[in-house]
Amino acid sequence: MHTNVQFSLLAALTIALGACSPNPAPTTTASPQASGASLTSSATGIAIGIGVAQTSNVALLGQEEVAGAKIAEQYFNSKGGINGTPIKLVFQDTGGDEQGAINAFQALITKDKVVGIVGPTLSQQAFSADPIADRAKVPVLGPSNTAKGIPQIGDFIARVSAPVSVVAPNSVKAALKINPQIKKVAVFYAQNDAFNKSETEIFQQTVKDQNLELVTVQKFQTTDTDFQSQATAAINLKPDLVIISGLAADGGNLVRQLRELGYKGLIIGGNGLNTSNVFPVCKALCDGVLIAQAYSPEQPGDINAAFRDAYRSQFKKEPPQFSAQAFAGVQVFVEALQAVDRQSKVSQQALPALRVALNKQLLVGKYNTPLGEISFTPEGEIVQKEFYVAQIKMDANGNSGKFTYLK
Ligand code: 1QQ
Repeated sequence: MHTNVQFSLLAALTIALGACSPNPAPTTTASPQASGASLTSSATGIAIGIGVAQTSNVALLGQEEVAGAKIAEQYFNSKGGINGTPIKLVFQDTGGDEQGAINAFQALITKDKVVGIVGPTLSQQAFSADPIADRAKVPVLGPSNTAKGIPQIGDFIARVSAPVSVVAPNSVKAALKINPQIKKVAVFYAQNDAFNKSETEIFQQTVKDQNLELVTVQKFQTTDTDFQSQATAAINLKPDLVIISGLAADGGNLVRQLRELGYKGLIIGGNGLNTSNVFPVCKALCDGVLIAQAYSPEQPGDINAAFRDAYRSQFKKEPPQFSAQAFAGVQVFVEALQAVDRQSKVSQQALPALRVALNKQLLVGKYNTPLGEISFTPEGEIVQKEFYVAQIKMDANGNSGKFTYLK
């Protein structure tokens, strides 16, 4: 509260000072005033867009991103924002599909005039919406887009979410550590989703690399609720490991139905099940599901300590990966904006030029985030060092649970 007030005042002061400064910026044809381009900061701050799923079944994942982004906004504004000017997050709900993401991105780019966008939630949405931002030369940071090919969408597209090729194999290795007897593996995936198709490829390759036997590959849709036929077909082949690539609602239902049909072996869930929002779906039967992680609440850095404290005091539980990744996305924009601002005041720059400068800067920085130290390849792929595997531990009542991190 206190800091917000402080920063509104600061921003107003900055602008007022700018307006009656005895040494105003020289007016050239490139100045925003002369060209009629929008100024990038207002009394409320420098606008950063958050285009994630706040409604639909994908909100089970996206709402954790909203939480992480908001914590970042407060945190960085309490530290002075962009060298004294606060940031202001602008939210546009993408819903769960491609068209929703396209609409949200267009609104952020043309109406809200953001400097950059953290979003969308799904890779499936990114393949449709990111090209729009790329053509408009607006930098995008994917907070949770892990499919193969995301940074390659364009020069303005990068991600803070490590790809499935790096993350997913860790859970298979963890399963083998828990049960070295595993031989037969059944794989399930949602065939109507780009991320799930990408993730299952990696899972299936890992199964082969580990000399395990892939006994069946079962397909479903992210909108499905009944998995009896696929689950029965798989169980009949007596797998001792099941690997699921789906989203939270369908994935949680599949876990539940596999257990109800008597499957007793280990289950690995992919990134789409990586939220405590699966707990109400599979309840006590979620217990034991293994999920690879690109974040740990125990990450030892100072910024993670601050993020974790803020999250825990608000939500009374440990922060999840999607919140940490959204925080990291906002952080990258903030720190890159700070660097740009030191060269040439952000508040005085025309928006198109600022977006280009921001994109260039963010790709060369190093960031100490709650995910650990991250940077980017020139193409916009995240370079990250620390990965983990967690296992769901449900309380006896089946209504609450947590992710316990494996050593
Ligand atoms: C992707 C994902 C999602 C499951 C995260 C929300 O990893 O779509 O790429």
